[in-house]
Amino acid sequence: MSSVVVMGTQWGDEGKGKIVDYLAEKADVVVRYQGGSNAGHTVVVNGQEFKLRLLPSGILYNGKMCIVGNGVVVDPQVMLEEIQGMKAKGVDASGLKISNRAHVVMPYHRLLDEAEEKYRGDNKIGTTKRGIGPCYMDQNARTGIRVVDLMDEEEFSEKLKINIAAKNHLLQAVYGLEGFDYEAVKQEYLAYAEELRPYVTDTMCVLNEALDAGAKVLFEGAQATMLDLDHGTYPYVTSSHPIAGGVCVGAGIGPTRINTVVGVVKAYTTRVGEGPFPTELLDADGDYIRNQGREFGTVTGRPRRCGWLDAAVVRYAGLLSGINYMAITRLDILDQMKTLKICTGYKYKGQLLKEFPASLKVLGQVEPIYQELPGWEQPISGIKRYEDLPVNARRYVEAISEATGIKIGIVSVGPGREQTIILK
Ligand code: 2SA
Ligand code: GDP
Ligand code: MG
Repeated sequence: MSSVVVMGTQWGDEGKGKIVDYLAEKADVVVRYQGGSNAGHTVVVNGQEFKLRLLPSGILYNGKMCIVGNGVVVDPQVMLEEIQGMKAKGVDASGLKISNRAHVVMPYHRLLDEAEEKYRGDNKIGTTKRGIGPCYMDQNARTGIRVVDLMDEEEFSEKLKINIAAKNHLLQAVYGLEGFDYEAVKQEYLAYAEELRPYVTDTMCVLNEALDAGAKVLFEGAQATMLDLDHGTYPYVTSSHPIAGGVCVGAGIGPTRINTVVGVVKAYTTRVGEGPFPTELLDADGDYIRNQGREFGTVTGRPRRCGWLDAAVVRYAGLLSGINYMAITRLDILDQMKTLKICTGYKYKGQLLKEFPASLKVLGQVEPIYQELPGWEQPISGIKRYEDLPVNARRYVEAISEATGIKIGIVSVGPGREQTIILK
């Protein structure tokens, strides 16, 4: 391993945190390159559960260098709470570095996220209401406040004044809400600035120097391919780029620096939020998977929509990110199922679709083509070697590989580090 990207191939919550944590043992640096506190990565170490939102999962290895790249939107309050929470659990966050070019999530971003969702009514996106979209909107409108600005009282005060005036106008005139008090927000954020200062640096320089010195670097994706702003099910997407291509922009490295891309694939599909989901199960099987898998949002607690594995989605993810191998997770959740289905492609108006549809109208009307496989109907969480998995479990993962054209590298059979099967 020299530089490896771990990213989601579906609609998120595939278990990226677990796979990053597993691979991070051999990495020198772990980097988040997009998203913000909308992410919820749950990692279990020696039976203890850690829920990470902004911190890279590598933080659980004491002192490991963990970078929050320029492509991440940083909510200082959440970041500081997370650092404190880690310290309380005995985790040392001294290896943390936050990009001075990252954008800062402000209280008006969170309120606007909520107000915009309400305003959308039936067309709501189902956001996490963490201010992610409005913060990236400001970055793109070139009015955002970056960490480097927050570190400079004069710059920050000036930028905040302009932003508060504009946002208060929007909140009051369009949404009929109360605005924010400039002085109060300023004092609150200047206090955060002092606490964050020791971690802030030019992470692009640190990262490139580390790579030059031969460091092994792991890039941790948040959300997933189908939530990518350009390539996902737009507009039911997040406002960043979870695909492997997002690493170059969001961390500040050249594409030639990336050696391997690992696509994390949940053994079935889930989605939280609105938008089309061709293999969604609105029946007892869907309820069974949700209950068995405790499929509820890590950040918001929302029930996740559940469905069969969609190989058309994973194949598309493989092309978009140049995935070298898959890490198939949560296979154990399917232990008791009698029959399993894999969607190998879509039909639209009776015709087989060759390409993944850009039109949501089309995606909403496709008919999934299913391959049916027998379940293994026995527990697999304690199995350590691939050849010891029941034959039907191996047939299932091999069918995923065949249908997607992507090799299997890892099979995960439980949340713990030790419940990870590596294929030779
Ligand atoms: P946002 O808040 O603007 O990024 O929402 C836009 C869409 O992106 C989806 N999204 C997610 N989907 C799955 N998991 C996410 N993280 C949390 C988790 C979600 C939670 O780990 O469970 O707790 O609800 C995540 N973050 C964003 C979101 O549902 C919208 O569809
Ligand atoms: P992420 O956002 O992609 O990191 O995924 P989440 O953390 O939101 O959701 C995945 C959940 O599945 C977490 O609670 C993990 O601890 C858990 N998990 C990961 N891999 C496995 C697995 O193979 N089996 C089981 N049972 N749980 C797993
Ligand atoms: Mg998650």
